[in-house]
Amino acid sequence: MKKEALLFDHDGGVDDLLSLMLLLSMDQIEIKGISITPADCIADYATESTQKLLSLFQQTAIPVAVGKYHGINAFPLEWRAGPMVLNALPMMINVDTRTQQLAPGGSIDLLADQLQKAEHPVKVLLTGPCSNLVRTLQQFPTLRAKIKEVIWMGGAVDTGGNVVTYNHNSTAEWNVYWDPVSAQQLFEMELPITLFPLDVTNAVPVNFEFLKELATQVEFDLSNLAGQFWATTLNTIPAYEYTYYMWDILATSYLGIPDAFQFEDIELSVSTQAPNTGQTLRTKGNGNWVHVAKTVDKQAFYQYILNQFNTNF
Ligand code: AGV
Ligand code: CA
Repeated sequence: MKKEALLFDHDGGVDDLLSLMLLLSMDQIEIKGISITPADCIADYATESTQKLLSLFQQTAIPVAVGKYHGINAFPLEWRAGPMVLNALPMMINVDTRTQQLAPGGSIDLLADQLQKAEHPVKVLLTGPCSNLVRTLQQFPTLRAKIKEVIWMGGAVDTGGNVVTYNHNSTAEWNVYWDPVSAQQLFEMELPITLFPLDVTNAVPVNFEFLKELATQVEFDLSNLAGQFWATTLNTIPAYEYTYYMWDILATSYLGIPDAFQFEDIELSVSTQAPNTGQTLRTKGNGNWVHVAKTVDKQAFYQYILNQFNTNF
């Protein structure tokens, strides 16, 4: 089988790391490089989790780098510590990462090198803010031609956002809010972007029905570890009601089940000012056209995850 080359930039959330597990379970995908954005994570912990997963899947040859750029609107530190707990889980704690080295130049060098080397245009999956990719393409504009598709979990178009903070009206999604300037610049680059905003991710919460079903497959490594990862999200702040979604995992699943989604091409722009900083707005005339996932076959999605995780490392 001819494998599809992919560059993956994530920001170390629990669902980002579950997305890495999902990618590593896909036979048709070849991850050419992993870049970590220090957004919804403390980069050291997220790097460790990433390297431990690569080690468990015997894929330590995949280069990993960390972005040096820190966005405009920081994530709450309580969320950013998430991977610290993952690294202490029984299947993770003794995995030795000392022999694994980070790519020395950081994310921009890694992304640029891999795009440069690619013989054919590659797909880029972003499950955090888009800043690393945007900075790479600003520095090396000719590399835009090496990108086949940008698949990005971000934004909220016809639904409310998930940013609840000072001087904000909650119309923005966090990955865009962290660096709205880069998001607007990404749209202006007119690359083929496939966006997975809250409009579609809201349809797929992580619920107990799914977690219980996953647990029936616990004799398989991936189901076991994924179940443990998701259990750590239960006290996500605010902890009085469990609201954790398949955000990044849904965007990742598009690589395996593209036909499960319905899309709309929408002309968008990004607000860079209060009170709606980071809002992805429908814009007539001077916006940029983006391919936006709006609905998904939920059954097909949950079943796909259960199938992919029904295996060993
Ligand atoms: O807005 C969704 C993005 C996704 O990339 N992240 C989490 C996913 O990795 C930010 C986020 C929103 N709400 C959160 C988030 C929460 N309750 N906990 C952690 N991160
Ligand atoms: Ca994320």
